[in-house]
Order: sequence, then C-alpha cells, then structure tokens
Amino acid sequence: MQRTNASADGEHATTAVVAKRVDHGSVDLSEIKDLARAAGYDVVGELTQIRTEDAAYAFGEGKAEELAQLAVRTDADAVIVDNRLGPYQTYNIGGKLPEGTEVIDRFTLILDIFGQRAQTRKAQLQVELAELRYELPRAEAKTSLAKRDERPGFMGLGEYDESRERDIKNQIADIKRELDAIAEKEQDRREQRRESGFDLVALAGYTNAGKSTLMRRLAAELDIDENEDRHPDLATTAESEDRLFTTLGTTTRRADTGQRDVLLTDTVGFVSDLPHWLVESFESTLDSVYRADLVLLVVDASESVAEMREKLVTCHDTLYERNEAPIVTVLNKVDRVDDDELAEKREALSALAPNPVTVSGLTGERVDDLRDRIEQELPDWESERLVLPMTDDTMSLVSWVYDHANVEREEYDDDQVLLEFEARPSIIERARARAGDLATVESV
Ligand SMILES: Nc1nc2c(ncn2[C@@H]2O[C@H](COP(=O)(O)OP(=O)(O)OP(=O)(O)O)[C@@H](O)[C@H]2O)c(=O)[nH]1
Ligand SMILES: [Mg+2]
Repeated sequence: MQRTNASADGEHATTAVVAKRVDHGSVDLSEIKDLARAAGYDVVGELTQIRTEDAAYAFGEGKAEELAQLAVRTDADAVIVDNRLGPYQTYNIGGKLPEGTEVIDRFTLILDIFGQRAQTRKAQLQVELAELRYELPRAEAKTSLAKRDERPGFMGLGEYDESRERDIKNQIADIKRELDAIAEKEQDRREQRRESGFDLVALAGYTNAGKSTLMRRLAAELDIDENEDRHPDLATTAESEDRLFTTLGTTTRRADTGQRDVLLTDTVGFVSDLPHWLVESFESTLDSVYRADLVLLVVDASESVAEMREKLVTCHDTLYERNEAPIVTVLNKVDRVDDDELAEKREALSALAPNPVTVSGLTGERVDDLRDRIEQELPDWESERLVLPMTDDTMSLVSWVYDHANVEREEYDDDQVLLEFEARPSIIERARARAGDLATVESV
C-alpha cells in the first residue's frame, strides 16, 4: 500500500494536492483538507469533479491529467483523493504523476494519522491490523490477475507472490490474537472498576466535537487515589486541539457528578465514510464506548443542521448493534450559538437526538446540567438491608459496603449489625454473597 511519512522533514513541510469526485450535487473539500492537515500536509492545491465514477481513474481521464498537471505545478509530494480508490485506479492515477508523488485515498490518510498518533502497543497493533486488512485484497487481486495472465508483474504491479498473501493472513491472525488478549484484560479491568463501585461513562462523537474538552471539564481535579498499576491511564491528561483525531488512545479519569463514583473515558472520534474493516480494527478501543454504562454522544452544535445530522448518523451507525449502553446526546459549543438558533437545531434534530443536554465544554456553561443528567441516566441503584452477625470479618464487610455504596443506616446491638444502603445491583449481589459467608444471616 502507499504509505507516507508525512511529518515535516525539517526543511519544508510535506505538501499535497487534494481532490474529490462526487456523482452529483456539490463538492465539499473542507473535511479532507482538515484531515490532510492533521496528517501533517500543507494543502497546496485543490481539484474537484462532478461526474460518475470512471473505472480506470475514478475521475475522467482528462481530469486525472489536470490533477497531474496541478501536482507538477505545485510541486506536491502527494495527491490526496477523498474517494474510495481501487488498486488499479490508484495505480493509474499514480502513472500520470511525476516519479515519487504518492497517491493517497481517504483511508490511507486516516491510517497515516493513526500511525503517527499511535503511542501504545494496542494502538500500534490496531493500525497495523488495519494496514494489513487494506493490503490483503490488493495482494489477492495481484495474485489472481497474475495467475490468469500467467505472467508476473501484470500491469506493472510488481512481482506476484502468493506467499505474500499467506504472510498477510498469518500476520492478521497473530495481531488479532494479541489484540483479543488485550481486549480481555481491559474487559476484566472494566469489571474490576464496576465491582469497586464505579459507573463507567464514555464520551463518544465525531472527531473535533469537543470530547476531550468536556472530559477535562467533568474530571475531578487530580484526586485520583487509584492504584497506578491497576489504572495506568487515569493520570494522563486528555489533549485538545482544533484538528481532527487529536485523541487516539483512551484516557479515563474520575468525574465528579455528585453521588455516584463515575469514571469517564475519552477516546478516538468517529469519522464518516470509513470501510467496515477499518472501524473493526479499532474495536478494542471502541469497546470502552460499547461496554460503558452510559454513552455521552457529543455533537458540535456550532455547525449547520445538515452537518450535525450527517455526523450524528455516522455516530449512530458506528454505535449501532455494538453499543450496550443508553445514549445521551450532548450538544456542545453552545457558546457559539444563540438561543433561537439552538432551539431551531434541537427541533430539527429531535428524531436523531431526543432530549439532548446543551453545554459548552470551553466556557463551562451548563456543565452542571450535564452532571445532573449523568446521575439521572445511570442505571438505578437499588436498596438493600442486611442484618449481619458479629464475627471477626463483619467490620471488614461493613467498611467494604461503605466504600462501594451509599450507607443510609447502620445500627449495632450486642450480637448483630443492621446495614441499610443503596448500591448498583452487582454490588448488592456481592455484599449478599459476602454476608452469606459470615455464617447465619438474615436478609430482608
Ligand atoms: N467554542 C467552543 N469551542 C470548543 C468547545 N469545546 C471544544 N472546543 C474546541 O473544539 C476543538 C476540538 O476540541 P477537542 O476537545 O479536542 O475535541 P475532540 O472531540 O476531543 O476531538 P478529537 O480528539 O480530535 O476527536 C478545540 O479547538 C476546542 O478548543 C466549546 O464548548 N466551545
Ligand atoms: Mg479528543
């Protein structure tokens, strides 16, 4: 596959021409330009075309010619095409370009960004998996074409090699195994956290919606007394920048919402028009959203209704089927929208975003409403009443209940303790089991 090291080379930034074709309507280059910049490119030229897809070049051949001339004129290092390019279209466009000019499509560009941002082993594995999945059908196409033609290097695509296809499949299997092991560990950690009485809330939403900004707003000041070994990501600060995909990994911090002990997780943003395999490759990162107790779906309310709708649909598509938690839509950046406009937008989007919370992560406006809403929407706690016999272990259970629940009544007489408390159902189950271990117990 075409890859590029898009980091500035010290002397001059890496430059790119962006191009996009749509069947009809109008062409919007703003997102692909943002993505290009996020990958480290200076955008030095633009080209668009409205026509149906050409099998050989995606664009019409004349337009492909024009694209090549533009790349020459601007001395671009790369041509970034905001369309799905087949291997032959990539190859054919490349054939018109000066030697060394790369052809990059939307997915390879996003993979580039992810590759640059991948800091943890997990993120690196996910990027590698996505790259291999991108390469596999291309290797298969090469092999079958070369076989059919009984000559290697069909269409100049290079030596064909069936073993490359096998290699890719083996590597994919290895990486999946390693990622599964990581996912399992993370699932255990989520369970541990729940057992410690935490509710898990995840921030989801389109990239640049303001998730990390809200995370910082909601996070309790660094009051984290967790064991660093068990919660390695708790202390990290979530970054915020006005560029796409600032956040790639996941960051979890304690959030102060009132009664409940909330752990809030910030993670990678969604983006439209990604093939399934790419989203799948990031499954274990997205698990922190799918497996949360509550999802806050953050939307940039300063954008047009059409953009908000499109992005909401992308988010719902990504969450669809996988997500287990209730979703609260958060209309963010309300500092940039006046009340009338906000009311209109809420109304226009009411089917996709019923009963949203409106906030500004930047100014802190109405963040208290969001805190209240989180408490409201989290799965209900239940009440329990335990009468415990006085044994050696009783006090340790009492203090465990204090750590994991809201104790409402605690009374002692000579040989027993009465405890009334509210807690999430799983905590109540554990408390009952532990109480059972204390010997004769009466539970009402
Ligand atoms: N005006 C305004 N700007 C905001 C608000 N919240 C976030 N921003 C800005 O929006 C940009 C993106 O914010 P982030 O918090 O990085 O967004 P994100 O959703 O984490 O983005 P990714 O990590 O890239 O997916 C930054 O420039 C923020 O300063 C807000 O409430 N009002
Ligand atoms: Mg972020």
